Amino acid sequence: MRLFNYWRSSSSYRVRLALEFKQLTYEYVAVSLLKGEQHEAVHRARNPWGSVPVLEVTESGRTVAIPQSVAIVEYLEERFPERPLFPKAPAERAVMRSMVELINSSIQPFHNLSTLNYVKDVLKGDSKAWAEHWISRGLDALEAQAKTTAGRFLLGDDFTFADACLLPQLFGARRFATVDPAKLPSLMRVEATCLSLDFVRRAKPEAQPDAQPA
Ligand SMILES: N[C@@H](CCC(=O)N[C@@H](CS)C(=O)NCC(=O)O)C(=O)O
Repeated sequence: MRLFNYWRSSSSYRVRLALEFKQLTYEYVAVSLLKGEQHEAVHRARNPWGSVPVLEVTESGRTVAIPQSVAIVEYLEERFPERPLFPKAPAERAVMRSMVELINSSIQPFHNLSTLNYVKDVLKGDSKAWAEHWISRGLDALEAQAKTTAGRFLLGDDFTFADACLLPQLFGARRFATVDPAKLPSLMRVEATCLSLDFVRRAKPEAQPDAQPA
């Protein structure tokens, strides 16, 4: 498997967490968002939307490119069900998916690079205020949900895909907004637990081959 990704991309970080959690080996291929490599024809052929991550897999001699981190992680879960990232009980699975979607659809797209550039350069808006608003609204909602569901992790005591979305989301949020730990005690507690785990350390942005010094 080859993962086309970028060290600082939060959606890429989700997939690296899933791969590391499942103890899968993969080839790391860096696509520099800083240099605009996501828009080059060779990458658009893998993902016409022009974003990372993309996972390339070969099955029965056929190579397929899978864009979109949620689709990628669902594929990994189906193909490598050992060490599951999805809870067994249907209601818990649904709650987990709701957290994944809150992050994937209602927070991250609002602070994605091309969104912020559009708000700033085309609409002449205040992209920082825009990002702060959506990040704070989304994290507040996730904190309220986590209050009733979290144990060591967002859903009880097992690491799930929701945690693999939370860590990158907090990482991304801090790049674009002020994250007040006092308002998010459950999320902060879960994050601290996750950051102490070895497989999480391997997936972190700073640990990637294309990472740049701060
Ligand atoms: N929903 C997509 C989001 C992908 C996405 O927005 N990726 C960002 C990095 S986190 C990207 O490639 N941005 C490049 C750009 O906006 O030009 C996913 O989960 O894969």
